[in-house]
Amino acid sequence: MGKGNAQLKKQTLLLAVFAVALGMTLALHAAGPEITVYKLSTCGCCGLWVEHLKKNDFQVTVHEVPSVDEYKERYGVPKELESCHTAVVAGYTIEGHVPASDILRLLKEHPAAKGLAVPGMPLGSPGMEGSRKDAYDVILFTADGKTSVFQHYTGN
Ligand SMILES: [Cu+2]
Repeated sequence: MGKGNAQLKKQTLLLAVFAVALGMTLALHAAGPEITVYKLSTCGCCGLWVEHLKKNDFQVTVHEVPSVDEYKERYGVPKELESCHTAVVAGYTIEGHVPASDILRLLKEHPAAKGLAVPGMPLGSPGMEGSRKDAYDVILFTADGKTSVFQHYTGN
């Protein structure tokens, strides 16, 4: 084996090590769940909620749609739980300003349910931040319309 060949082998090995390290770095950054969001292009608080998800390492695909109503219907959001945007993650429906931590808990506990909702747009929820915080509940709902409180947040 010539000297040049050994040098080439060394370089190839180094490249392989770098490739693995790079792959691991990318994998770490792409570790969050994939979520698809349906929102109006004009919805500012929806955009802020998307930013909240990204900050929590979610991989977000945003669809700006002319009307969110058909998506609420398609993904089974009960009328009384409706909010601004509708999202889908791992087969679950996420309606409104649901905190990322509750979505992660939902995915971990994997309850038999349709999804989570924060009805309306309570002040102080992710994407609705300001000085005032209203108390609100994150509601777990089933496909046949049963609801329960998944998480309660206190106001100020
Ligand atoms: Cu909103």
